[in-house]
Amino acid sequence: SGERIANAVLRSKVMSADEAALRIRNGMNIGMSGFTGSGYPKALPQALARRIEAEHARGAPFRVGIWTGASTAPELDGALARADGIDMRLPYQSDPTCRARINAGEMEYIDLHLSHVGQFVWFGYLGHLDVAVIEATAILEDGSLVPSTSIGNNKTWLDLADAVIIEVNSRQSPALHGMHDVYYGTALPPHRRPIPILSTGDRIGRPTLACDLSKVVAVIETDAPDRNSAFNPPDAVSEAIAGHIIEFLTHEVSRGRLPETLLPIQSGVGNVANAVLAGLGRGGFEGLTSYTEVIQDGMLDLLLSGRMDVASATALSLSPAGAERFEREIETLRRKVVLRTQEISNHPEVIRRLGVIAMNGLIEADIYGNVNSTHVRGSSIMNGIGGSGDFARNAYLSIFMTPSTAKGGTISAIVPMATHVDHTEHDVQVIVTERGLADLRGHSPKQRARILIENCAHPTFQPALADYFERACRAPGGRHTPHILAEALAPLVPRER
Ligand code: 0RQ
Repeated sequence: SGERIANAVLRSKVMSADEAALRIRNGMNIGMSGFTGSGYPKALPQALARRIEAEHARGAPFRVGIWTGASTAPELDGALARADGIDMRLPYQSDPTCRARINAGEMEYIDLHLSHVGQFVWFGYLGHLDVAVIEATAILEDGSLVPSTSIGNNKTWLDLADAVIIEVNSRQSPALHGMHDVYYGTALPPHRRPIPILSTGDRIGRPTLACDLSKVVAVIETDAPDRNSAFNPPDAVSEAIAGHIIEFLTHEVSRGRLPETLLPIQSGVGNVANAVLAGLGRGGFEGLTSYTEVIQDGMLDLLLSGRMDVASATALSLSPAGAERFEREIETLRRKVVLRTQEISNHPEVIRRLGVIAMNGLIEADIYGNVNSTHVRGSSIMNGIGGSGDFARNAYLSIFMTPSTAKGGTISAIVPMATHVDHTEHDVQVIVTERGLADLRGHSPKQRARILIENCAHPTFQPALADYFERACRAPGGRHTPHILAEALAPLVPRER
């Protein structure tokens, strides 16, 4: 034990997770590492959950604020939510127990653009950060940390927290050292300078996280894998969506609006996104690049087949097979992958400069192109906006994709009026379902409605949508974005097949 802790001061601070959890008190705000199931602390959160349960059992209050990079895993969000130990969660979650508590009104949740989180904490908008709990691959002799499979907000947490707890996870590959690029050039307004990334692979920082040794109160040794969920093999719906996108991109190249190597791709996680990446591999594209949040299996295929030259992200998000492959090929991948802090991976300035092609999922889109990514029926949170807003608003090309129906065909993804809006009509250029693609660019609201209903809605919902739109166009009220407000939010009834 201790081989991965080259700094003697920090070696002397090794203790168990249960001992370290005693450092945390009721009401504290804790910044934890972790992004899409990668690089989150594996031991401290569960020890903290046990401590909270014990305190609750003797009638003492104990709840904390949990701030992360993005979603984590059952050992973090799940364990703390089950213990009813989270008072405030931010900025993104996808855990079923968390979601249930938030929607039951038992837990507060702030859903933030992922690029905003670091600066909001620096600006002082979110309150004081008491403790940072950070997973590292190793601690170097000078006390700096080799990050693990995600960086997220770790730099901000380490810089701002009063106390630091480090988990050194010997399961993470030592060869990750050198893959990260931690940028220390950010400043607060009015002292900001341009971020000098001119192409996706540019390295502008250092490979490790700086850590003030005097703040470290505990070091915990762990040996546990990231939570990696497997992808379903692409189904017919995902394949169809991917097919429409590939055809569209090919068309854009032929019109001279995209170079043959495309522009840096951002792709969300999930089956559809994975199918699109697989489709890009088959579509004959070469020299691809990616400026994105997470590297998933489909992107690994592109990198290793030589179709993609370089990928920039803040985290890996791989299946168990993908994670194994990543380790096997890490020497090749080290030259092609850059992991950054999430304020930089999702930075509006860089996304705009590079001209990213953004591809994200949606829950519902209305006939005018407003997109809801986060809420079911306007009031229940699903996951959160994540990075979709960072990318969609600033992209060169902003694509949203979804099956045309949800819940076994009973719910239409295209609706008269979105019950919640994350991406306004101004941030949405293309919507794709398995039925087809709607290129909304250069069209007025009424023109967009016709294209969306015709190209993207499922046939069982098309008559109801067309009927609503035609009646809205004749109804009293403005003729720019016609609506019948009294019925705009009523669930659509599918036509019998
Ligand atoms: O729930 O499995 O319980 O049935 O929503 O839907 O169709 O499996 O699609 O996994 O791509 O998720 C928007 C949620 C789509 C996701 C969203 C239900 C549906 C299912 C999932 P069940 P699908 P996906 C970069 C960008 C925000 C964050 C983001 C998301 C579940 O893409 O969280 O974009 N996006 N980050 O049944 C009721 C509807 C519904 C519905 C879907 N209209 N009504 N339920 N569902 N539509 C991310 C990174 O790079 C990390």
